[in-house]
Amino acid sequence: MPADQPVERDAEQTDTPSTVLLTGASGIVGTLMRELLPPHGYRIRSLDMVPTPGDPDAIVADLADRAALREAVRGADAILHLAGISLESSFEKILRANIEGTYNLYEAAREEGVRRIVFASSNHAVGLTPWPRPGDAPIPVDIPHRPDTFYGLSKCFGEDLAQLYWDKYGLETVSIRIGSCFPKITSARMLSVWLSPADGARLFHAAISAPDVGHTVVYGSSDNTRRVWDLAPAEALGYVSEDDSEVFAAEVIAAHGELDTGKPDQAHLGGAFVTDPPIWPH
Ligand code: 15L
Repeated sequence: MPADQPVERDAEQTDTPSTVLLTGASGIVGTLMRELLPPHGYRIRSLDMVPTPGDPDAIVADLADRAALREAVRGADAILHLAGISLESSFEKILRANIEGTYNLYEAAREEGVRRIVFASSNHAVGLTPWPRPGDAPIPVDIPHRPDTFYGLSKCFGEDLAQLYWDKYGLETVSIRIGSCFPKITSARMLSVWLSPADGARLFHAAISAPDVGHTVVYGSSDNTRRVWDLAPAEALGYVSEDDSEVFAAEVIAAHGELDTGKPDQAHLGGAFVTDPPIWPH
């Protein structure tokens, strides 16, 4: 949608913020959200370190560039922060892109008075939590951080940074521990932690538009028959999942087999991220 066209909004969405700065706009989830969020009533301002295909107005900037970030966040009603390295990498690269980059973005948002950030945290912040046994209750959000990688550690940092900026500066955040937000399911683990792209947009919309969130941490998955996480905190924001991975279960299990928690790359929430080195693809 061209940036200068008025956005059509649902009747009940008149209070939703109109301009959302989307960092990581060219990534997998960013690309999906550029298409799926505008129907929820948002005007997307894209930012990425590489040009965003199909969006000539997209801002090309590195998260290390504080001046560019200040300009990018100016006037935004909310920020959806997806940018950064999304898999395990060297500590030095994670430090620069995810830790310093997220800090730079929060500083820019604070300086420019942006009210809310939706932070793409990850299940890998708690990835070394053992996979629940059959019959166990869904895993709550208030379990201790157990990062499975430097990547997961950067997500723990982001959640704590969000808490600091809420407590100290009143900058709100919803930290979403996203599962696997991909169009296609490629493992038995994903049947549990899948966040369909359409549910992803519903969850981001709820996180952007819910009133008075302070700093709220939620899990991000669809309401999968095999889900392992408590979705109540996300639902309290107004999220209603409409998808369930079970429709793909027979096909996925025929191709990849059932989950085997006796295997090191399937024994924990973080799947193959927990092995050293991680086993790809997972
Ligand atoms: C993540 O946090 C990654 O960014 C994504 O690429 C997936 O690997 C996902 O977790 C997952 O756990 O499946």
